[in-house]
Amino acid sequence: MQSLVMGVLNVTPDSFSDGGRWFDREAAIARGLELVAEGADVLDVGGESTRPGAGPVDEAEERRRVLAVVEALAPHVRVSIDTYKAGVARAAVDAGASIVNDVSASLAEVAASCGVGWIAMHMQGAPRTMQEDPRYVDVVGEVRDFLLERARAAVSAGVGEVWIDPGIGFGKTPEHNLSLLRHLRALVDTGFDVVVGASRKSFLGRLTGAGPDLPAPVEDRGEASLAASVWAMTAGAAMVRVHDVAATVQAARIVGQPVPV
Ligand code: PMM
Repeated sequence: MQSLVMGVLNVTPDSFSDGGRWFDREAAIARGLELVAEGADVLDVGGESTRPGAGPVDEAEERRRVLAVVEALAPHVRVSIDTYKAGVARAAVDAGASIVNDVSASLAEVAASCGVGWIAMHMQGAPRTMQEDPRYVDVVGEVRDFLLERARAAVSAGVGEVWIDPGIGFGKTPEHNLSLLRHLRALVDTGFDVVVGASRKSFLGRLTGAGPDLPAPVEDRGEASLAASVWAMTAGAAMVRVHDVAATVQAARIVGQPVPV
């Protein structure tokens, strides 16, 4: 089965990967349409950066950033709303979003009452401090158990479409991220559809940089991001969340080819 490609559309001034580029509403809508033309299956619209160290955004401001963008894009493509605020999620669904992409894994009731899909992502700690000293005894087991518990609770609460996401970079060292990718099957084997978002993240910069203190800059992480997506798709990810949609769609086609027997 071919994995789906979710294109990232951050309507923020400060996201680590594309901060400020699509902050203007018209620029964001134009960028979204570009990603649709490149073959995105879903567009993930977000109005608050969750990069390490980021502070929270006021709910009214978050609504102001995302709602018009969701409304403009929803007739063209499936839209997810990247938020952990119930009010923003509900308003975005009213504007046309059909998935709540929830980095806090706490909005299952909202998704159930709105009758939309829900992505439960794992995060240790909160964005402001999560990268200070992340610790696990067994990162794969702990992430899997957490997501399975949340996913089952969501099904009981009436969510018809549940996705799980290991939350690459959210309270995780590079080694934790690599373990989760290496053992992604542990998540796939739960039977829930798995989403992976590794695109442009800092561990890829560290792995491909010129030295321990010289990580590759965000704009030079395209190849590493594609490699991580191919890795995740090969391991059974049902959807990858990426900035570089066109290349990833091609990769998804290759990985998803039926093999003649
Ligand atoms: N990563 C970011 C934001 N939202 N949502 C999901 N489900 N999974 C992720 O890995 C994820 C996310 C941060 O990346 P960005 O700043 O490039 O949007």
